[in-house]
Amino acid sequence: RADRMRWWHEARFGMFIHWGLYSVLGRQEWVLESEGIPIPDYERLARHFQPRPGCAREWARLAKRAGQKYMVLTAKHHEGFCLWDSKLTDYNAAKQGPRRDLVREFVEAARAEGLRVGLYYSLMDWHHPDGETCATDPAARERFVAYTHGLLRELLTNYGTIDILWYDVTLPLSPEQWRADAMNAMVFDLQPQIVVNNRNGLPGDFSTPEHKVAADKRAWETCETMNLGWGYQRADDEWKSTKRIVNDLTLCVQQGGNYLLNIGPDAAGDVPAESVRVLGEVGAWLKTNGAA
Ligand code: FUL
Repeated sequence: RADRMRWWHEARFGMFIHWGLYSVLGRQEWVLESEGIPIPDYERLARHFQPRPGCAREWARLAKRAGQKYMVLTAKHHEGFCLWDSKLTDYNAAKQGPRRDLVREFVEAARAEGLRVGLYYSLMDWHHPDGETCATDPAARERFVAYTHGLLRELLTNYGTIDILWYDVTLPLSPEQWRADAMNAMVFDLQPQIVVNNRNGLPGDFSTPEHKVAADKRAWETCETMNLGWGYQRADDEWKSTKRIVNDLTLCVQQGGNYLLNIGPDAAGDVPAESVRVLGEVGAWLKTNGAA
């Protein structure tokens, strides 16, 4: 187990990428829920989700330049849209919108730059018809839990070695109802070397303080945004300075943690200019200080 975590501890600095249909609107990744957008209207966003070919390569080069050692992509966020070619739902990027397997592109891009590959997966799902009713309807729960395990199986079967699984949000079910033990058992069966976080209701390999540097007795990773939102947010100008980010990264490293810093590319896959600038400066700082 300690061995499995070694690269992760040494890596220290990673890139988080929040990207999905919400990136089309540019009003944050919770927009479906927070603005109460009807599902059929939200589904139509897929037509406008048309990333430039090669954008994942640019993110990977950016991460490399910034001194980051791994990348974690939102394969499925709360909106339920799958960025990969799933057999279990047509609500995916290979069947709608770009008609490309964006998880494959991401995985290949990260590997091309020698970076470790992480996938974020939200258990909570606002789109799936059973995603909410599963809380009260046992038949819906049975279907939805099978669907969830099935999607994870696809992600961990079809894309070679996946280094990190980054679960998120267990609502509306308990760990027992998710069959979280069996879930992790399957995950480790498919990917014996993988590192998993603690957001499927089980302790996993590391804890995930959000928006704060909070040292833990166990392995931990702070995740942080460069402006306010995780998903692309057009009007969000609250950018953190390079100094602030270098400072947080340093604090994490000093206290034995990792730092997962987010970008929110737009629907074309373009990374906000300010993120590109600051990440470049962070990378330059790390070089100057002999840390990269
Ligand atoms: C939270 C989510 O609700 C946010 O949208 C974001 O993905 C953050 C990293 O985790 O739980």
